Amino acid sequence: MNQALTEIIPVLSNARNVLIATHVFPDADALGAQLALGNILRSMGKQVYLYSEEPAHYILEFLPGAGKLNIGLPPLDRFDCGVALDCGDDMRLGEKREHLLTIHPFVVIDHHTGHRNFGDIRWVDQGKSSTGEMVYELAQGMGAAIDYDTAYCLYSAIVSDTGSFKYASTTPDTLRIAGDLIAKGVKPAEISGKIFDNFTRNRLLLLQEVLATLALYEDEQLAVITVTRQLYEKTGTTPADTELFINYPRSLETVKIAAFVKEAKDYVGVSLRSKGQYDVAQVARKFGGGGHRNAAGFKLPNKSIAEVQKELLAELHVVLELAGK
Ligand SMILES: [Mn+2]
Repeated sequence: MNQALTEIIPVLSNARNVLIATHVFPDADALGAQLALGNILRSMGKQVYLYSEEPAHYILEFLPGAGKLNIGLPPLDRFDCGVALDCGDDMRLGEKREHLLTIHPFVVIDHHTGHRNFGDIRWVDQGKSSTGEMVYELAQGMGAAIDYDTAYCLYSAIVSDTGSFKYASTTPDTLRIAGDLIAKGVKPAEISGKIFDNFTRNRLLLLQEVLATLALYEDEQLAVITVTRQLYEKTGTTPADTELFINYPRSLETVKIAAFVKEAKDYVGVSLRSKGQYDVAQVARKFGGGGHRNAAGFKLPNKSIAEVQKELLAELHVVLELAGK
């Protein structure tokens, strides 16, 4: 068994009152892993507090237990262990990160490339498809049973973070674990429907508007889509409705790197996706962000969309030149 995992198992086994956090604006991997670990620790007789800054977004409400997140922080002295799941760095814990990190021991479980160490005990493995996969292995290591709801959350985490087992991060272990979760009664078609075929009418209208912004560069190897605050207003949507939109420019046969430029109130955010050896995590880090080789992002405050696009195109040009020749 992995060395870090052997350190974490006794810590969690001995803890009695555990706070579990994940990153702000959680995706299905983050929230699925959080809910699953909560169930697993409760089944071992522990008190669990599932910390979140805000309620789960409606797109993730289908996850069993998503409606029962604990919003905000209680007095922290009651916790004898904290856990951060799927957080590439402590900033991702959100506004209360400094408070959260006063809990000791603080356990970190993550799979992001470019992970920046924080907490007391870390299990960081960039070879894992998802934090859901890691929580499954943790449950196995602790000898904890995985019930149907937990299997449902873990399968959702894994299928989401692997883009339906399509990304390079999908390993034989990923598929073996997914198979075991299906054997526990999880229905792949049901979960795929919830994660990938979950559009509201307004969200589809937003997609239509965003796809109309598609711009291609570098012999159609680079695709950029853009969303403005005005488009959210026009379609009655929010930033959370853009989840997975970046897969559309990425799906173009010639595209090596796809970028999604998102205007927010105080900053411009950029999500990057790439195929194969094209490393977008290094680009994101240059702009103060992070992520995996094939999926990364960053935010720039006080810049216009045009300025961000110009700087981004220059950096991505370099990546395409270096990797492609
Ligand atoms: Mn993840």
